[in-house]
Amino acid sequence: MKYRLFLSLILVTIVAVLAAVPVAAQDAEPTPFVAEVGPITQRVIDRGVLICGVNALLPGFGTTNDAGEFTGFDVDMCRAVAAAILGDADAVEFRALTAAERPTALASGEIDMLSRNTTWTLSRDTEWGATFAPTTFYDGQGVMVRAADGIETLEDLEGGTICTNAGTTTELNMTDAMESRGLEFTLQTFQDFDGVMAAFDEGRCDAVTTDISGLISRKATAADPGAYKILDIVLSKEPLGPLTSQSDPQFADIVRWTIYGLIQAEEFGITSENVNDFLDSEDPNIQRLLGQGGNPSGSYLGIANDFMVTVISQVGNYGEIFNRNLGPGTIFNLERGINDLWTNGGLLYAMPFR
Ligand SMILES: N[C@@H](CCC(=O)N[C@@H](CS)C(=O)NCC(=O)O)C(=O)O
Repeated sequence: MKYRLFLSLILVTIVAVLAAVPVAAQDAEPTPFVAEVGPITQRVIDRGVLICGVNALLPGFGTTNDAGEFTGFDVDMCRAVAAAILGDADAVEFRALTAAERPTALASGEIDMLSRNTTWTLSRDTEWGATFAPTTFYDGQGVMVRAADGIETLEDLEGGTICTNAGTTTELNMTDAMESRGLEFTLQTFQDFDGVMAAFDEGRCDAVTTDISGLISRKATAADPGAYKILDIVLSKEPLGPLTSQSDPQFADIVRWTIYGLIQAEEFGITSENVNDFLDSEDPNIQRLLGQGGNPSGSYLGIANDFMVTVISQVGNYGEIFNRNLGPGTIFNLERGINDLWTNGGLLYAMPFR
């Protein structure tokens, strides 16, 4: 009896030990990780098109050109993700959204991702059921007045009317800034910024407020840019970037790593012009970014291993996207400032591709 009990104990111990040995450790050749495609990625693949929510009223970030095509910095982020998943940067259907329409469009699944000058905040991250991708444009909120009015400070706006568009972070920031200074004012909101500017030009607003990038965009594209003045104040932090539904972390990973790939490509000096010259690079970090030399980069995301080759060759690296839409060759003439690579003193820092 004792002997049988002893045998059973040994058997139980052997089974327990075997069960505890990780499967990979039993394999002679560990198999590379291949991500299981998530539901949003799968619907994008089945449809053959990525549906991206964008701005149609913000030149430089999201607008339509004379041919009716969407262009801009945020628009290019959608194109990069389409290139990563579908191998074609043109396989995007754009949905023009007002600021207030964003949460519903995301939650209802009307869009696969949102890339519309959207500020990453705690309440949006949670209430919207969102997963924010890395910030693509570090911004802050500003105030624009008529140059002729002689307004220099927020104190000069006491008792006045300040206008902005509804459903934005700008409403609360403006209220905080005035209340903390003990200044009375009227905040008037409009559905979109065309409405804001129309009211401003008719003299119904003493100032308009939004992201500084938005003010620069509106000023630069106005009939008489000299009629406006952007005050020398920054009211808030406005980290802008794409986001997706938190229901599909695998799709969120694809968006996240596509953006890191754009930033990392700029850091390595890999551009749409020279990407093919890097395919036989012996630098293991470049091989990993480009999915060359047997490196499984894309498999980790369930997409083509060389997805970043496609993205860079079709859309360019982060710097190319910035310059094409906002840089010195454009009417906006934006400096990189904090939106430069960390190696140049900016905030852009891609996580390692490994
Ligand atoms: N970043 C802020 C503001 C976003 C926003 O809607 N900005 C305005 C001004 S730049 C805009 O996009 N206007 C375009 C429009 O009229 O819809 C947010 O996420 O709430």
